[in-house]
Amino acid sequence: MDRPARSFSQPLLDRLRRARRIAVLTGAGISAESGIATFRDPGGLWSRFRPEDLANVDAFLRKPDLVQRWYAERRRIAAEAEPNAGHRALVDLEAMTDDFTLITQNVDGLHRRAGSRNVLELHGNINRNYCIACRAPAPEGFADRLAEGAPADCPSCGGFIRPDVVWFGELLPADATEQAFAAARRADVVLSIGTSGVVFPAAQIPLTGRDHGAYAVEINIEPSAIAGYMDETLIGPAGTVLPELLSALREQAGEPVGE
Ligand code: BV8
Ligand code: ZN
Repeated sequence: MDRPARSFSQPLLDRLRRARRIAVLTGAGISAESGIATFRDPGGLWSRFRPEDLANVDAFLRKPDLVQRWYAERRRIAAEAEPNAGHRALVDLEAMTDDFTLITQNVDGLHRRAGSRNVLELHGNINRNYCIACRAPAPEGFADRLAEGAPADCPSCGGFIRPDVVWFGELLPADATEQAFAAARRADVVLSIGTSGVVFPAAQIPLTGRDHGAYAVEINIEPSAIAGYMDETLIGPAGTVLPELLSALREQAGEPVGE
């Protein structure tokens, strides 16, 4: 017997249906159902490592091979993963509005692989690497050679090659960050999906939307650190809640559901 789809509040359905500008922040939780471990859930990426051990420049300069091997492993996992129903529901939501901004802290590239178009990668992308000395992009095939244990140095200057991600203590890409906060400020609805809300300045984005009048909704399997600032918190896995929300929206708009 199918479980009855969850019911959504009328204010949420009304605000979403009327929304012309939507800003969405996603975190590691939306990729969890694609088999990619989150950072802070039990068994998550950090539970085996601590951020200070790996995701910062000093750790990289001290142990470049360890850090690069960790990213090579994560790159392999991301490449084998498939976007899930949550990623795909956001592609459908983007098609329903004329001003949709998908802001992600994730570096796995799954939103773009799902078909999302206006994606801002605040913390970079593990499929891009560059030399810390001359900043040249890593040559094609670098990741494969690294995975085989070849040296992770730059062919043009011998410098260390690092993943193009934002580590703790590093500034986020200015352009993407500006666009993200501008999208939040003008949003009618802001969704915060699968993030613990502990890493700044990304976690500030849903709060900025709320402060500028957006209807703020969190989707998570448990309340995050910013749940208290949201208008609503929908508890459940993003891969289930998002498709159900899209179906409820279509029903509300009188469109045939499950097309
Ligand atoms: C900066 C790199 C200027 C790429 C990452 C003291 C107080 C406040 C802030 C600070 C402070 N000291 C320093 C700071 C700033 C610091 C920060 O915020 N630290 C925190 C930890 C306190 N921020 C920075 O350093 C940023 N830069 O601010 O520059 C500056 C410079 C110096 C000093 C001050 C300021 C740079 C931050 C970026 C760090 N890079 N990753 C990579 O390797 O991936 S962080 C890492 O955390 C990832 O990017 C990740 O996306 C991000 C956030 O984590 P989440 O995505 O939220 O994942 P998490 O596991 O935590 O949560 C998963 C959630 O999903 C949970 O809520 C879970 O319930 C939920 N979930 C699970 N399954 C599902 C689900 N939800 C729905 N469905 C499911 N199925
Ligand atoms: Zn170089």
